Amino acid sequence: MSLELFDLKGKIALVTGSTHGLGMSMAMGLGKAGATLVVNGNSSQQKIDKAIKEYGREGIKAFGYKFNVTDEVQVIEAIDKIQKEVGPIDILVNNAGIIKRTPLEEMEVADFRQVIDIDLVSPFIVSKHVVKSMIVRKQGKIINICSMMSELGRDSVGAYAAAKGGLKMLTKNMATEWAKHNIQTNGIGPGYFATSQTAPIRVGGHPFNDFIINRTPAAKWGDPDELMGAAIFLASKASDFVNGHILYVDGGILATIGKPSNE
Ligand code: GCO
Ligand code: CA
Repeated sequence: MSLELFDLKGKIALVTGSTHGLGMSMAMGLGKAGATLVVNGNSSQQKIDKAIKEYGREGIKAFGYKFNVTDEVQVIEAIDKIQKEVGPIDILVNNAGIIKRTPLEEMEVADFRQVIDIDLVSPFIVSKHVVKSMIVRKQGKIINICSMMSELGRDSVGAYAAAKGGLKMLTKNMATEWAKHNIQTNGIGPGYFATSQTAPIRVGGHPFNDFIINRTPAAKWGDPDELMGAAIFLASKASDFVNGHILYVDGGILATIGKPSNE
């Protein structure tokens, strides 16, 4: 009975960057809770088709749309098509993002701008165009995928931290402007998860692997499936009075200063 609060049957969810990684895990969660998925990627149609099959194997209805989230013209065209072909978007997850690991003093300005463009400007562009029909329909859920780097710095990820810190505040501003239309905007801040994005700093005996296990009270990397619950909560009726909140799913990292590595 109380599970009805989390039921997403009849809802349409657009998850950007949902062909792999955390985007795919969160989309799987929404799909398993009953939502129809709109899968997005920008690298190849083949990757999208492969993802659609993976969702299908889980019994999830999914439609694929290839577009570049940083290109406003493409975004407008895609959203228009999605709303005509699949239906009005009830849930938007702004997940597409990149990271570049370069010390700030060595980073090219163009690379810095690209990270800001994909990780911060694109959630604005996609939301701007999805929210219009949410405002008319007086309902909607927007979830921005933030990061530990929305709160903390780390060597070599300055552009990413600037973007994710900005995305946290963009989330609060979206909530400020759109809550009156019964649209809930919130963020999810994943801690350190075992994905392809973290593979370069996690596998092959990289010292960062031990560091993260030591730094995380739960003493492990997150399993991508452990993000599903947060996504379902923030996409469902269960969170209808939750606005501008960043839900960190981090095994306790932000709760603690950490401990010496020999303990
Ligand atoms: C890094 C990581 C980030 C984190 C994540 C933490 O280099 O610090 O790879 O991508 O995994 O964003 O929330
Ligand atoms: Ca899995």
